[in-house]
Amino acid sequence: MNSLTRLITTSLCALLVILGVSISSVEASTVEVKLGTDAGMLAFEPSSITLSAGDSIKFVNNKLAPHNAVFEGHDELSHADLAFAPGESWEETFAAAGTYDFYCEPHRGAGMVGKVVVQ
Ligand SMILES: [Cu+2]
Repeated sequence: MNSLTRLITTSLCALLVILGVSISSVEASTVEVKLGTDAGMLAFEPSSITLSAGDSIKFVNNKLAPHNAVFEGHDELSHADLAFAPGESWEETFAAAGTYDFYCEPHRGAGMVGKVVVQ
């Protein structure tokens, strides 16, 4: 391999690494939130979630059903239908930065509330 070929090969490898890093850094991710904790508490687990714009939350019915997730002032993010079956799930995508408070309608009084911060 002559030095020019080596230079080109090295440059291409560096370019691919840079491209790979930039692509993975903008890839949206999905955070799973359980409805009802594994320990049997009336709470979201986790109840405080930090996301980047474009990320999603997958709500998964876990214990002590029924549950739902209502986002105050954001009907488009709310899932008012009650989930009864364990494992029932749905996803919401957060496109805009901001703070989003949510709660479970049947258990709001018991403290089943949460907060999403989208950066
Ligand atoms: Cu609930």
